[in-house]
Amino acid sequence: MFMRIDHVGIACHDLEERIASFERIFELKVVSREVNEQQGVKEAMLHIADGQGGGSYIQLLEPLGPDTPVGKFLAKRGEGVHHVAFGVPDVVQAMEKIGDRGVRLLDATPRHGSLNSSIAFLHPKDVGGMLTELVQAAERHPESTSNTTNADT
Ligand code: V0V
Ligand code: CO
Repeated sequence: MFMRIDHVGIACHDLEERIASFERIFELKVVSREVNEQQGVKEAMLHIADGQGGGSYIQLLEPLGPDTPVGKFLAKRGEGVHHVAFGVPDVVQAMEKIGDRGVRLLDATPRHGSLNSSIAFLHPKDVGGMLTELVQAAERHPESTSNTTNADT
């Protein structure tokens, strides 16, 4: 079901400060920045490598306010790892399978995620205390796939 770790989400108080420190320490590069009102975050993706079905990244997250998932997490636990996101080929299919196995889905339908992905969260209490995100990455190079033979067509 999982193709790769898409990203690890890190909660921080100051996004620009944390970006600068990760660029300096790990030599990572920011490939996108976005304000996601629905998720209550300002976030940045720092590219690590390309994997099956998409890339893998560190996602830095600054809350838009105290009454948001990341705002509440920071108040309770402080800065650190907030969630782990797994790349899946089909997010709706993964949600159905995992939901049928007794895990609470925090989203009834997929939401908009960074880099135009489709995302859905699983309740941390049902998966060993790890807030888990499912990510279906956007098609990255539509023009280059037009030359590729698709066995299904
Ligand atoms: C809360 N808990 C966590 C947690 N956040 N456990 C592990 N990791 C976390 N990040 C625990 C918390 O300690 C409580 O356990 C319990 O869950 C209930 O937490 P709460 O503080 O009462 O908060 P709630 O219930 O209001 O909300 C928690 C959940 C919420 C996980 C339901 O944060 C949520 O819906 N998250 C999904 C959306 C999200 O996180 N968006 C931001 C990332 P105890 O203390 O009772 O034992 S956006 C993103 O990743 C994007 C855009 C992207 O990738 O593209
Ligand atoms: Co995320």
